Amino acid sequence: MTRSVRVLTVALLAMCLLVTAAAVVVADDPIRLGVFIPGRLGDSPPYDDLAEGAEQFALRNDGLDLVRIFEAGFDQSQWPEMLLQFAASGEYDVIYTSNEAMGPLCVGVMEQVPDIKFIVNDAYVLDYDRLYTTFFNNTQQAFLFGYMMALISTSDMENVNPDKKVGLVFGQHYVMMDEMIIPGMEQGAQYADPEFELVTTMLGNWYDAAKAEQLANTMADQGVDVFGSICGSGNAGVLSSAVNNGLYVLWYDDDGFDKAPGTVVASFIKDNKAATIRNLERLVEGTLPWGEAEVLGAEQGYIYVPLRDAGYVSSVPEAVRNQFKVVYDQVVSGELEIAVPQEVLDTINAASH
Ligand code: RBF
Repeated sequence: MTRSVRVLTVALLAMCLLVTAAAVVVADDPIRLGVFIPGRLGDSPPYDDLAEGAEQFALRNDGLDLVRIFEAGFDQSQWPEMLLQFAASGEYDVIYTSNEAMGPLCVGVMEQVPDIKFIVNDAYVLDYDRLYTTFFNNTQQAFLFGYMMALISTSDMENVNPDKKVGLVFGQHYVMMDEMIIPGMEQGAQYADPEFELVTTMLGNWYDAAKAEQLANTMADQGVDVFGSICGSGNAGVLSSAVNNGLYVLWYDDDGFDKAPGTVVASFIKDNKAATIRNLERLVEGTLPWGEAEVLGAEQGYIYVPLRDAGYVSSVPEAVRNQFKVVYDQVVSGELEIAVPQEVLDTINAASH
């Protein structure tokens, strides 16, 4: 090889390298997302919304590659190991999951798997630069829910009784349930009439619909005529009980009218899907404020009640709807302030430190 040929070859090689390097810099690889569902899809509004939000966003955005949606199932003792394996697989840059108990698990995994990042809905954790959490004002959502329960229970709707009792079947105890949802519902019902009692029963899992139906039947025998149900796949049992007894269910978290028209008479939406899409937008733009946590509520539009839904308008008497709307507007505008208690945020955050 003559000297000039050698120089030319080296120059060509260098150019090739430069072009390749430039291509790598210009064409960013999409962010690889894994969704970890701590439970099952299908009957759990917060999880279904998370999965749908991620799917929708990935479909129309090249910056995100939704690699997998993994259902971890109901055995919570398996979740830490499953999450660790999921994260250590090397298939994901970011893992999106949901619920308060996942905060501490994600922190544990971050310590063992370098570079992996987490976004968690329904959790509140500060100060980890690979973790971002979105929390919802469940006190506000539950307050509106309880207020409507009491209004319906004292209305002239068919089959309601004079007992000032409304009921909630819930899956298990956790901070958000014990410190926000139950007290918020109670406060809301008593805002309508201080004599109201919220009867609560724990299902003990998030799937046993047959047991949930029995629990709801027992509550109906005790005089409960309006139900809330926050127990995942167990919700179907509460619905059957209400249908069979001619009673009413209010739906928590998403739009439940079509599940049992005339039985589900109002829905109290927590827009997990919109929050998920917004977080993914910021992830892809590079503007997600890692290490921080946000609290979203009715003032920002993430908690709302569809007042124009035909299922609501055709089932709930106008006088009740008018009365509800006065308080609803006050909550949305912030005139009636139902804040998340700071101690609750501190407790949930502390569990991850
Ligand atoms: N909600 C569901 O709808 N389905 C579930 O399977 C479910 N599992 C949960 C497990 C744990 C450990 C915790 C803390 C919460 C769970 N939730 C579940 C509740 C969910 O996070 C949320 O609080 C409620 O759905 C009310 O929005």
